[in-house]
Amino acid sequence: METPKPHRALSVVVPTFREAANIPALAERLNEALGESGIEWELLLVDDDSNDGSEAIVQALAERLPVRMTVRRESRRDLSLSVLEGIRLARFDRLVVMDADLSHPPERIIDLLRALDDGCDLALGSRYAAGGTLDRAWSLWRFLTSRLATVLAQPLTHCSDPMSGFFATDRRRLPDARQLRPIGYKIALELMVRGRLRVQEVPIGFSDRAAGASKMNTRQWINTARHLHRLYRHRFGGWARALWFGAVGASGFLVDVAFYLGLQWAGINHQLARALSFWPAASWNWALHRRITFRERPRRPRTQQWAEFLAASLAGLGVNLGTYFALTGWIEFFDRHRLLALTCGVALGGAVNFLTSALYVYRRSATSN
Ligand SMILES: Nc1nc2c(ncn2[C@@H]2O[C@H](COP(=O)(O)OP(=O)(O)OP(=O)(O)O)[C@@H](O)[C@H]2O)c(=O)[nH]1
Ligand SMILES: [Mg+2]
Repeated sequence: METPKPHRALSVVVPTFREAANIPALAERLNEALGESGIEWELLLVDDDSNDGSEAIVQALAERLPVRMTVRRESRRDLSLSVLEGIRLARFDRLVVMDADLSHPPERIIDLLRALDDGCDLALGSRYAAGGTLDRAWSLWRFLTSRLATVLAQPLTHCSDPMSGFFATDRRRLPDARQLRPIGYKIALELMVRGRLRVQEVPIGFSDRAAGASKMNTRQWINTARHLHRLYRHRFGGWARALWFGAVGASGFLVDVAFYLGLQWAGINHQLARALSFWPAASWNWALHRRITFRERPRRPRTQQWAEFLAASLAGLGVNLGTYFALTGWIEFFDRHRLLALTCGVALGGAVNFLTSALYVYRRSATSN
C-alpha cells in the first residue's frame, strides 16, 4: 500500500447536533471514500452538547477509525461557530467541511480536493452547478426557500450555490477568525465573502438527510436573513440598508397579496380585502425591520413603534399614489407611459418610507420621544 503523504493529509470537520444515528455511517463512508486514496485523514466532529449518546458512539468508532469529537458547551448552539472551532482544532491544514447527515456525498471529496489542488482557495460542492442534483424528496417549500436564499446571496458571490455547506479549503488561505462574524448556518458564504476567496464549484448530488431530524427552524431562517444583511453591509456599506429595506418591502408585498387573496377566498369582498391586507403586510415589514434592518438601533416600546411604522407606511403609500395621479394627470408623457409613472411613485413612496423609518421610527436615540 502507498505510504500516506503528509502534505495530502486531510481533516474532515463536521458540525453535529443530535446526529448519533448518522455518525457511524458517515465514518464508514469516509473510510471507504478516502481509504484507498492514500490520504491520511481524520474526522473531527464538533458537537453542540447533543447529549444523545454521540460521544460514546465516537469513542467506540475511534478504536478502528481516525475519529474524534470535541464538545462545545456554549449557552447558544451555532453551526458556523462550531465549524470555526473545528477549523482551529483540526490536525491538518487541508480541510473538508460537510454535514453529518450524509446529504453531502463523501465520495465527492476527492473531486473537491482536486479542484483545490488546481489552485482555488475554496472548492464548493454545488447542487445548482451544471451536473449537480437535488433530492426529489424536497418539498416545494424547502426548494423555494433555498432558492430565495440563493438569489439573495447572488450580489455577494458569483457562485451558483453560495448556501452550500460542503467545501474543501486550506486553513492557511482563510481570513483570520477575528475578521469573521458568522451567524447561523452559512459558514462557506461568510468565508467566501469576507475572505474574498477564489472559488471553484464542483457539482454534487445532494440527498435528503439519512436519519434524524432537521435542525433548521424559524430561528435559523431569521439568522440566515441577519447574516445576509451583515454581509451586505460589509460589502456595500450604508447602501445595503436601503437595499435591504427594499427587499423587505418586496416580501411585504407578497404577504399583502397572500392576505388579499386569502380574505376573498374566505368570502370577503375585494375592497374590504384590499383595505385589510395592508395591516398584516405592514406589520410584517415592521417586524423584519425591527429584527434585522435596524437591529442595532435602540429598542423602543413595540406598540408605539408599530403604530409609527404604520403611519410612515401610509405616508409612503400616499406619496406613491399621489405621484402616480399627479404625473399621469398633469404630464402627458407619463399618461402615455403609465408604468413609468407607477415606478416613479413606488420609488418616491419607498424613499419616504425609508427615510421616516431610518430617521424617526427606528431612530438612533431612544430618548428623542
Ligand atoms: N455544532 C452544531 N451543529 C449543528 C447545529 N445545527 C445543525 N448542525 C449540524 O449541521 C449540519 C447541517 O444541519 P441540518 O439539520 O442537516 O440542516 P439542513 O441540511 O439545512 O436541514 P436538513 O438536512 O433538512 O436536516 C448537520 O451535521 C447538523 O448536525 C448547531 O447548532 N451546532
Ligand atoms: Mg442536512
